Amino acid sequence: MLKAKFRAKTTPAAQRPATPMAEKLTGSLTENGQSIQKATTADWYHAVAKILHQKLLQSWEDTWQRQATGKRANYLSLEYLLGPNTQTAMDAAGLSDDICNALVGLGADPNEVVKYELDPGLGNGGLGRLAACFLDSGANLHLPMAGYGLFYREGFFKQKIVDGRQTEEEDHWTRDGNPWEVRCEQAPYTVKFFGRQDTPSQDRYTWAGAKEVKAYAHDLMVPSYDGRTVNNLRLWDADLNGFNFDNEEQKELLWKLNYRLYPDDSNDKGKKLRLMQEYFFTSLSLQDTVARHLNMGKPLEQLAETAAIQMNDTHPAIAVAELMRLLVDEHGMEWNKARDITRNVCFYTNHTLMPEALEKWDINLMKEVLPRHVGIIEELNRNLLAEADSKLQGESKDKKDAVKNRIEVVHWDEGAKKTYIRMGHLAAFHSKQVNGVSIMHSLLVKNELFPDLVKIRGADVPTNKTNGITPRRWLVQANPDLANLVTEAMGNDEWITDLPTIDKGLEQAQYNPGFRTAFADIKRQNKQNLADMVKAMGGPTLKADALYDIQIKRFHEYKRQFMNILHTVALYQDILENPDKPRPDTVKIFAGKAAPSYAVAKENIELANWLAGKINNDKRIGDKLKVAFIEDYNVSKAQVIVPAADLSEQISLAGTEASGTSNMKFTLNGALTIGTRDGANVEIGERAGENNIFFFGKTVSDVERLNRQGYNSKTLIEQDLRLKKALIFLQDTPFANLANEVFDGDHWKIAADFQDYWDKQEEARNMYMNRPAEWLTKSIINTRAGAHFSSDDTIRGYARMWNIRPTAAAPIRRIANENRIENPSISPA
Ligand code: 26Q
Repeated sequence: MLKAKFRAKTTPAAQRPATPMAEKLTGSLTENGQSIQKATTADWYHAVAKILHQKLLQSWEDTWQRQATGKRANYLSLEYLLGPNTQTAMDAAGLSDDICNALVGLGADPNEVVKYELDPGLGNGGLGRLAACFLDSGANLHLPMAGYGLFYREGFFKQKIVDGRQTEEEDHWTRDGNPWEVRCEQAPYTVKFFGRQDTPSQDRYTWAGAKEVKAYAHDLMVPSYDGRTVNNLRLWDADLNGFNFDNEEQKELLWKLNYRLYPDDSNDKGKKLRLMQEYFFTSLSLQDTVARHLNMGKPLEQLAETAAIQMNDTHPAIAVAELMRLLVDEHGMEWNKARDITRNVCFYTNHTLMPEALEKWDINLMKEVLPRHVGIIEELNRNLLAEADSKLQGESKDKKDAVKNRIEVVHWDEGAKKTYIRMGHLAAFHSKQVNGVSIMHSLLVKNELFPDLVKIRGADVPTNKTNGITPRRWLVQANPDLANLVTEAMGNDEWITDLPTIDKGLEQAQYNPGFRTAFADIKRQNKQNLADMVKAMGGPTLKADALYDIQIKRFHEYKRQFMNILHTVALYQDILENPDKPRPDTVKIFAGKAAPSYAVAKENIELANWLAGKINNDKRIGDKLKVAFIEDYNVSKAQVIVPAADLSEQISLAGTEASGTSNMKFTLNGALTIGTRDGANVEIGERAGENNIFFFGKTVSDVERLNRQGYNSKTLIEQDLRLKKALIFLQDTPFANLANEVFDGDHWKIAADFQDYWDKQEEARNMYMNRPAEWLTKSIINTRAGAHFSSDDTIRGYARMWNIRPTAAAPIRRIANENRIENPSISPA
């Protein structure tokens, strides 16, 4: 059976028997200098965390030992959106019931205690959350896999809506210490910056005059659900004791290495500090990897036998040059040998096709910060061009020049009149594998982004690894009632580590009236939970029987929140014009952050809030339409929002969203998708069946055709009166410029897709209102379809590519009942 849920009501302590766990908790409390009578939620939280941390330490240590030899995958990511740890740790320790019961007995509310934990916001969005899901899956598959990242003193900003606008506040996530980490001894490595490349002899280069920084590691536990494996996430922190610098700028840069995460913001690109952060964590992670190898007593020529380095986007792509530097400069390896090894050890995942999002560095800036790496990259670039030359023998000079221009890492940009180092190219042409994150995206990586990769690197480069989500967080934790229902229907909870089994497993249940009713009730309850959260945050009163239509993600023009807003306006107008037309009561939910200097994205947030105010206060509308913008979207809020959705908005312009992962979370939790044929939506549609998803809009090839023909939105708007009316409505508001862009350019082709979007919305809404049984069936079918997007399966694919195998996990060491009270059910007395 599943672990207890936190639904307990508090019972006077006197009515509860003292349990060993209660004693432990009070012990832990007293150790921290607190008494039961005075204990606050914070105190209980720290007491719980301490017990769990201690309980998992042995498994952490055992796992470390098991993984001391053999090949290990090292996942390098500047972002990890971990979400709260408490429940993951409780499940892993097998203490969920015990702790929950003990807290109730002690007069504390387990819900509050669990909710006390701050969300470590160490990521921007999808890419960071993916890294967290991958680590969870690595542990659950008992794989030797380690995460490496950067410790940020402050998380991604907290979003506050003030006067309807996004403001950014600092996120002190380490408020009162992080009980889940161990801060390790100073690492025996240093990282260099600045200085110059010297040539003491003809074919030897050194890095002279550099400033050196030492580092600490913060190690975080990554436990499996059964607690048998506890993998490690190592976040690097600079030790600036006695560091030295030449000038104030250098001092400031070094001082800020761990200050905070950069937003995925095109205006913030090319910043020196960002490059230094990238290099700092990459260098330390590689030094750690090399040290692990040497510890095994193996020659460095065999590095590929003990290590795979996975680069999560280009953010750690300097790894290519750094590994070359370590091998050649520090360990005296011959250049070509080192190049072969690098190409056998490094792997690169691309997460975006948008040219402005692909990192590139002004060569002069990089020369200042990493002079030796520029020398290395220039040499790698010469090697690459020579390689291309030999692969293209017999081709015309023009053809060769065109290819070279496309593949070169060191690239003269005619427009900017600057030489750039293209990090995507550095990574792609020096990795054993390159992959995209959905079938569609991988095809675009292969054909559009790096069309020469096949010729230069071989026929099987690049490949696809469709993203996934961990069922532990996105079903077991986020939707415990549905998880329990699935367990009941399946007869056991083995699906938790084998999610695809629920597809077949629920095939019959889908026709079972009891199952259907329970499934529908759970959705309704989840909507109520979300309504409660919205209310508690000062939002409108939402009815649980309305259709919940939800779009939650970073605000970006390509994701087209504006199109959803236009639909909301059009619906509002339709209700005013045809008040008696039957339609389902509808709740539109928006949430997401905009990069601080992304003006258009911030205007969209302001518009969503403004529109919410207007519609929610319009007496003529009542419950027919409610709009809520949920402030400060993060992982814990997603865990409440996702299970409540009826309709999941995945409406990016085709060809722009690499994969998406919230689309998978919604599907697994029984929402129907309204979306374009973009990213992983395509694969979700294949699993669910065309009848069970509302696809609309132009396809990638339609978009390409429109671009070739010359796109004109004005004629399209003239043919779509509903769109025209919604745009005109907005032209009369402070948000006219957003509407004008659709008339004038319409870069994201809203006018091309709106009509179809409206029609599919109507189809969905009518079905929801008139054919609830059909909707329910489709909802269950979507849960079954969502089962095919477990990150466990994604990581199995990566593991094959990395050539790593599970280490035999020790038998379950948990003494399950050691603290258990007689009757673990937590019904109030
Ligand atoms: C780059 C340079 C300087 C500062 C910041 C950045 C930066 C930071 C973060 C650039 C991009 C990101 C994040 C990208 C991201 O989250 N991409 C998403 O990755 C998901 C996981 O693969 C996909 O599902 C999404 O489709 C993709 O948008």
